Amino acid sequence: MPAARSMHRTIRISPSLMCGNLLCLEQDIRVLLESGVDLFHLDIMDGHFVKNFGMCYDLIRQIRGMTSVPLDLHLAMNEPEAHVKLCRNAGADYITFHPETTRDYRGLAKNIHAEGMRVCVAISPQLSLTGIEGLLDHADMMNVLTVNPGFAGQRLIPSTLETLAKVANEISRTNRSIPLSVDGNVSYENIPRMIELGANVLVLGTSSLFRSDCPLRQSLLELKQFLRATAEMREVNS
Ligand code: S6P
Ligand code: MG
Repeated sequence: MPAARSMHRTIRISPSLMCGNLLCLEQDIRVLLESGVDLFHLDIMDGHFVKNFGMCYDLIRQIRGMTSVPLDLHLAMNEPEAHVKLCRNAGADYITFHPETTRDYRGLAKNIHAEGMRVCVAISPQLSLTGIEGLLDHADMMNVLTVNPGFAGQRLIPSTLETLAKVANEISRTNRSIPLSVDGNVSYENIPRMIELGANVLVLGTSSLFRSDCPLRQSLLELKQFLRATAEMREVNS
């Protein structure tokens, strides 16, 4: 599996707020903002495309009121086109959607742009990569799911690392610097390989950031130190 050559050297972190302490989410968000994060990842689910429900627009609107950090809304649902305005009204910066859930990928991407948001295309583990170049045309960010969408706390599906490498290579064939995010079991064990293969936005959930054995502030600090050490190691080995 070839490692992607051209990639952003900066790794951005995007806490998945579904994995926070939902009874004290405001407190968690304040800690994350004080310590510094690059995006927030918010899962919205419909109970059909995936058998779960995530966060709701009213909650997201309140989060929007707390911060100007970009909000990435991951629509794990059918008919995402019906939610574009809801996302905009909730204060989204990015809409991440699954291309298999829409009949008109281009129309949806255009609509998201027309509403002033950015397009992120999510690649599920089972999605065929045929025609992936076409998806890149309108994408402002790509997202590779390394678990099946729906639930936190799953194990990485190994074949998704090949997908990650393929998407990274397709991105490098364009003349655009499209960020590549990775979502699912982004753990200390998996992060170095994910970065090596081209991921530069890490969606952080229960596998690394939101831990029961460590306060959130400390956990974020440790992760940042780990990312710095990983970057230094890459410099030495390149
Ligand atoms: C999965 C969802 C994700 C999770 C995240 C959880 O359906 O799209 O954003 O919140 O993957 O992270 P972890 O570390 O528990 O797998
Ligand atoms: Mg997600």
